[in-house]
Amino acid sequence: MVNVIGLGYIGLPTALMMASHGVEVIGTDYNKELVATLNAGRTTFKEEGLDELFNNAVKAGIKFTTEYQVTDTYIVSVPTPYDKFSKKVDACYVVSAIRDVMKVCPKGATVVVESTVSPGTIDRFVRPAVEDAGFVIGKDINLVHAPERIIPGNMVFELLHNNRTIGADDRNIGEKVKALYSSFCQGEIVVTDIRTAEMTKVVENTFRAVNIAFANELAKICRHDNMDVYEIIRICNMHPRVNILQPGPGVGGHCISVDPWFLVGDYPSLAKVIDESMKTNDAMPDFVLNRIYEIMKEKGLSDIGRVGLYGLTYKENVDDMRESPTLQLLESQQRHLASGLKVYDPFIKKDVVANQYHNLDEFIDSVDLVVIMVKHNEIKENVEKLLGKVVLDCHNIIALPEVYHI
Ligand code: SAJ
Repeated sequence: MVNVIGLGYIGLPTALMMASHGVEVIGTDYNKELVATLNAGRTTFKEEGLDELFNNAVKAGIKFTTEYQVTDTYIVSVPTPYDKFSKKVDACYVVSAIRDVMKVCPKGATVVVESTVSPGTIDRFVRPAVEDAGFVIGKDINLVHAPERIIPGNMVFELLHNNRTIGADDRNIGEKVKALYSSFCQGEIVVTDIRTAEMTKVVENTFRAVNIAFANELAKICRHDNMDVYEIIRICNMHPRVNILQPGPGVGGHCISVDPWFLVGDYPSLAKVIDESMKTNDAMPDFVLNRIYEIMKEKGLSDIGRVGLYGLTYKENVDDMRESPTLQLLESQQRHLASGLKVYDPFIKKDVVANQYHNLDEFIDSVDLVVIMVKHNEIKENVEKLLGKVVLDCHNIIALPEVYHI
């Protein structure tokens, strides 16, 4: 039986996927409300195909509880935030989950850490937590790191099809864990050592962060001299070895805006390109704020209450607001002791910020300038509703005469 610890964005789909492929699974989370919701038959976030997967897993017998189980295999998928000052990974949740597992697990158990951690975290924090509990690693407890790779918005498909990495001290244990993931994963599974697995995960997200930063920097250069960054990227990408990503209002989510900082935190004098890239991406919400100011001046608009931000989530067609550029922008505005921007997101049903609307028509009617912060399908399918409005399109998706870009 597999005990999945942490039933969030990664742990829940992983647990459901294993259960619906014949693995006996019990999911554990310390959040009583979350466990109660799952036990009442409801999922805790929206994701394409998740409800169906949930129903299959429930039929297959998955259980949810707040208790840690006595078993031979544990998968730890708890959050790994970064310390805002040092930029280093904050492994407190991983360590506390490991300590709790150590209280119940029998000798011979395998503990798989799925949470993203910086290279060396397992050596520095996880091994001591296991040893402090009186276990000998490799003899009593087997340690494995199997970082996840799935993208919010396409999680179920990617869980089934992405290649995976498994890092283990002992190759045989690595192969055993590979067999477990092979119950559902149709991609190639590479078995390597733990530190390599830790590093690959962080490097993958860093690669994307650096490339997004490059696109954002181009947008700023082009804005300065009034060049069309989108046309330039489109043409450059026709070169067989060039593939530039898209500029945007910032980078959100719990991965690309977080993981690269781990390398900056651990290697401050070496990770220069990464450091600059993260600063470039983090500065984008302020850049948008400044664009709003410029456009308001140009159009003679003076009432900030007639400016609306479309989108609160960190990217399109998900209900996840973690580190979202819109929240960053609103916070920056508050830091300048200003307020009043209107906000709307079709995926956010609760009131989470001031001046929030829950109906697209009412939102558009109440503003003169609409800022497209997130390219949800909803707005792409309702472009005509923006006719007559001034639009700042941060994603180049709106084909109307009076559209501004970042
Ligand atoms: N973004 C841009 N321009 C682009 C692409 C993305 O500004 O051209 C922005 C998005 O709007 C968003 C942010 O970047 O705010 C991140 O979005 P994303 O869709 O690129 O990635 P995430 O954070 O949802 O998921 C990433 C994925 N990593 C990679 O693609 C290398 C996913 O595979 C990982 O599993 C996930 O991080 C994770 O959990 O680490």
